[in-house]
Parts: sequence; C-alpha cells; structure tokens
Amino acid sequence: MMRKDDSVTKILAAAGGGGAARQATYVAETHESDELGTTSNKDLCSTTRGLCDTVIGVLGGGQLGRMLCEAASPMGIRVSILDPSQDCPAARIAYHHVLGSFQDMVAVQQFAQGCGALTVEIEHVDVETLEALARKGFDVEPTPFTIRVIQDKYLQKMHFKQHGVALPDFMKVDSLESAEEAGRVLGYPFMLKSRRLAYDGRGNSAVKSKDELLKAVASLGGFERGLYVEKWAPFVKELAVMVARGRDGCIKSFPVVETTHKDNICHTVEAPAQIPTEIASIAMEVAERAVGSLTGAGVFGVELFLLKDGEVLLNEVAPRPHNSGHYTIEACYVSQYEQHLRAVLGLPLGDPSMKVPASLMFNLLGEAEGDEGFTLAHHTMRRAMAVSGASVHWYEKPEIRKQRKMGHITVVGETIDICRARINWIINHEGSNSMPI
Ligand code: ADP
Ligand code: AIR
Repeated sequence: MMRKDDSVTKILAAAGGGGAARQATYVAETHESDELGTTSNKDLCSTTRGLCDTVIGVLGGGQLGRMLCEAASPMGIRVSILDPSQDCPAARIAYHHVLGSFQDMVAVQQFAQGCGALTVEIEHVDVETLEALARKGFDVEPTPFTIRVIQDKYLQKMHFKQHGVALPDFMKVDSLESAEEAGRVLGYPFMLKSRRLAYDGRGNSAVKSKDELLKAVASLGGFERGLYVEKWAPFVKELAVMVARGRDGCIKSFPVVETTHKDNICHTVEAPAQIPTEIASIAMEVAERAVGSLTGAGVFGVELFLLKDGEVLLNEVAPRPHNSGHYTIEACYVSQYEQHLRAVLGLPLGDPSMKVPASLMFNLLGEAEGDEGFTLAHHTMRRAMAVSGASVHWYEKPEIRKQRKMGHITVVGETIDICRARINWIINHEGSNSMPI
C-alpha cells in the first residue's frame, strides 16, 4: 500500500492510463467478507423495491452531504453519512448517520460495511483505507486515485501539468530560502498555499513582498504543514464548471458560471457566466480536459481563472459537488447533487442545462460569532423569503463562526440584472422597502 509520504512522481505514476472512465461494475452486491471486515451488502441493504437498493455511503456530513441527502429522497435513494459531529448538517435527514471520523481507518472500514458504494463530500478523508477497500473490489466513486491526487493541492497541480492542463506556475517550498527563491522566480505578489486540509480559503495567504513571507508562513501553520507557492493569476473573472461523468464514461457538463470571492471565500455565483460563447467553450474545454485526466464517476467542481487575453487557467478541481454548483438545485433540469448520485449508482445522467434564464447564488457566511451571527443571518433569510424567485438553504450548523458557510440563497429570474437587483435588496438590510420585481 502506498504511504502518504510517497514521492509525487510515484503517486502520479500509479495513475496508469489515467483519463479513461471505468465501465460500470456493480460490485456492491458481490463482495464477501475479508480481512478488512467488509461483509456482503446483500444482508445489509434490505430491499425497498426502489429504483436502486444500493445504500450510498458519503464520507462527510456537511452541507454538501446534506444536499446529497435532499436530492436522494425523491428518488427513494438511501444515503448514509459518516461524520464525527452529532449535529452535522446532514445528520437530521440522512438515511443513516454513523458517528465517526472520515479520517479514521477503523471508522471508514466499519462504515463501508453498511454501504454498497462510497463517495465523498469532502476530499480530506483517509484515502489509504479507500484504496484498500477498492483493491478488495469495493465500489468507491470517484476512484481513490482521484481523491488522493486532489487532496494534496501540490500533487494535484503536478498531475494537471503532466496532463497538459494550463495553470499558474507553482513551486514547492519547505524553507525560507526556497520561499524566497519562489519569490524571485514567480514574482510578487504570489499565493502561498497549504498542500493539505485546505478549503473555503482557510489555507491561502497572499504574499505581497519578501517582508511578508514569515508572517504568511506562520499564518498557515509553518513549513512543516506542507506548503507551496502559486504564481499570482491576474484574472479578470473567475469561472467554474461542474462536470459530471457517468460510470460508462459519458460526460455531461453544467453551464459555465462566474464566481466572485471575498477573502478567498466564494461569495456569489452567477449562472450563466456573462461571457462570450467562445470563452465559455474554452472554459468548458479546459474543465473537461482536467476531469478527463481523473478517474471514476461523479460530479467534479472545476474552478478556473479567465485572463485578460482570453486564456483560461485551471485553479483547482474538487472530486464532489461544489459551492459553485448550488445554483443547479433551482436553475437546472437536474441538480449537481442528483447528478452525483446518478453517476455513482450508474443511473442515466440527467440534463444539466438551465431551465431558467438566469440565477444568482449568494453564500450566507457567518458575519459574527454566536447569537448576533444567527440573528443577522435569519434577518437576511426572512428578507429573501419575501422575494420572488428566491430560495433559502440553511445548513443547520450548530455553531456560527465568522466567514463560515452557514447557508445560501439562490435567486432565479428573467435576466441576470433582475437576479442582482433581488439579491441586492435581500442583503441590503438598511435598504429601501420597495422590493424589486
Ligand atoms: P480554496 O480551496 O480554499 O477554495 P483556492 O485555492 O481555490 O482555495 O483559492 C480561493 C480563491 O483565492 C480563488 O478563488 C481566488 O480568488 C484566490 N486565488 C487562489 N489562487 C490564486 C492565484 N494563484 N492567483 C490569484 N488568486 C488566487
Ligand atoms: N466542503 C467540503 N469541501 C469544501 C467545502 N466547503 C463542505 C462539506 C464539508 C463542510 O463544507 O460539506 O462537510 C465543512 O464545513 P465546516 O464549516 O464545518 O468546516
């Protein structure tokens, strides 16, 4: 079994001919008890005569897991979650909530026993256990290889570079000297990033000059945490595409959207992106090329930078539903969550195109700690409820923290300007009372 500290080259070499999606193999009903303690799912998945008797096990029970459970319900699909928090967002609506850490070998092994297929809603999971399960024939989607490559951002960049996907230059840094060397080679400002366990902007620090280096390194937990540097991408817009791949290799992509970020955290998502069709085609091509280099079924969130000259660079890929795809719940014929479940189960993929002309998603981030934060968020949600085309999603996280993703609001409308006017009215607490159309 490969260890976490294996060299990048060795890990990437293990990809084999990465890129080809695998044929559907329904191993869920066939695997037998082994040294991992994996037992036959025949006994564990009692039949409901539903669309599919396979219980999908999701590692993680945050908001993405919660929305997977919501999407599963109308189809009679059962989603179990593994999460250490009793009160995690998916806990109340999952078919089954197993309390335990998705980073713990024993917890993941035991959880797998009650599932016919495993997937993730966060990539920071114990991938070695997933690899061991997959070797025994257990169904993990997307593949553990994909999850391993993606969970280490430096490894991810190496992978995409090797597969000819355009992305900002980057360098591994493990000492002040190497970070200064990165500054000389890539120039300032640059983005210092944590290789692992980084999401929602929690592993990035922009460095404007050599003088800021030490502070930035300390803010990310020191070099021993595992850091790398990315050249600054002078983007004019940030774009994203949700790409779905079925078990038969069939690709269906959702429209290109525009994302805006504040303090490295996603703030809004406009769909479709207000860009020329040629740029949308380039973005789609980059996104599908990136996903094509990975293996396994599911939806993949692809984040992109659009440069002034029309070039599109890859930022990163998530092997799961993504914040930039929340809008699909109200705006597309099939949501990213339903599509992910369909893909994992080998069901036909749905139509990802938009059923409304425009939509705008706004993240409800914690504005303050404790009661004050909840009061502010609830006020915003109440305003949203009075607005035509607005849908509120509250994740029921037990604790609010500044900048934590607590919920989101999606507004749909005839034009993007109407959506913007509606969102502006919702978030402008002190604003006029004349509601937009
Ligand atoms: P996370 O995984 O935490 O979302 P990302 O690495 O995707 O973090 O970065 C979050 C945001 O930070 C991006 O959407 C972008 O706004 C900014 N960012 C990241 N990398 C760069 C870069 N190389 N150049 C400029 N801005 C960047
Ligand atoms: N998530 C996973 N990767 C990026 C994000 N945002 C989602 C998942 C995860 C949750 O955020 O749903 O479980 C964790 O959010 P928090 O606020 O508890 O850290």
